[in-house]
Amino acid sequence: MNRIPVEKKVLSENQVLANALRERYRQHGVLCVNLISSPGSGKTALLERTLERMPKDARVAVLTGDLQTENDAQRLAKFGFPVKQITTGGTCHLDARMIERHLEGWNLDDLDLLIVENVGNLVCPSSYDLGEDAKIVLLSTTEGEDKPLKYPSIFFKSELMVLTKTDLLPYVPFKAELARENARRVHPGMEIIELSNTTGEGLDRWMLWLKTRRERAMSELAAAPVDGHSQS
Ligand SMILES: Nc1nc2c(ncn2[C@@H]2O[C@H](COP(=O)(O)OP(=O)(O)OP(=O)(O)O)[C@@H](O)[C@H]2O)c(=O)[nH]1
Ligand SMILES: [Mg+2]
Repeated sequence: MNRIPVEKKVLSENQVLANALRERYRQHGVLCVNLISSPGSGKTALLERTLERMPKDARVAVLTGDLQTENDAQRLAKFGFPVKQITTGGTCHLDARMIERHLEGWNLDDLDLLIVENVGNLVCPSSYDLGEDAKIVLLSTTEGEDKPLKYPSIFFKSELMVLTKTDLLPYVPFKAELARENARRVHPGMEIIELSNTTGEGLDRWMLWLKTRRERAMSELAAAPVDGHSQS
């Protein structure tokens, strides 16, 4: 029996939209990062700590995805930056169409940084390009050091691994060294930041990473400008 390549068609449709989003981000000078992890690794907690550290006039916005509930958007709205919830209604990942729809009403010229929190899942989100500049995978100290080996795709595709919940290291049988080793077996040279959303330890490095990553994107853009790009 012949296989019908349905998956390929769906993915390539997503790819067209993702490429268009990437082009829009470039034109408006926006850095977009896509946070991916298992449910509960601390994506929203990291965003809470990030937004509270941002200057009040920071040009940052968040799209946060979940199967159900507006909980994460409600947690993030209090920091005063634009935040929208994307409720997928059962779909285990965000796709480029969802991002495009939820950007409606936002002027990208007002933004420097768009952070997308994907649906909690280490598998499905790895296959969907959202037009982001970088995927970032979170791994928490309660999940086990073997996750990079079990779910290699997302660790391979992510530019950065954020190891969260380091405050729990004294209480859980998690070997951070082994987790780092496993991540770099899948993705040699992968950047890794370790932090605790609870104590705040390591957050300065994360904030610096975001700043440096945007500066890098803007200098790459300056070297290969696109029509209509405003360097704001
Ligand atoms: N001890 C400790 N707890 C944390 C840390 N980060 C997050 N948590 C807790 O872990 C739980 C889940 O955190 P969330 O930020 O909701 O996780 P999430 O990845 O956004 O979860 P989903 O959106 O459901 O996928 C919450 O109870 C947080 O308070 C951390 O660094 N240390
Ligand atoms: Mg969340």
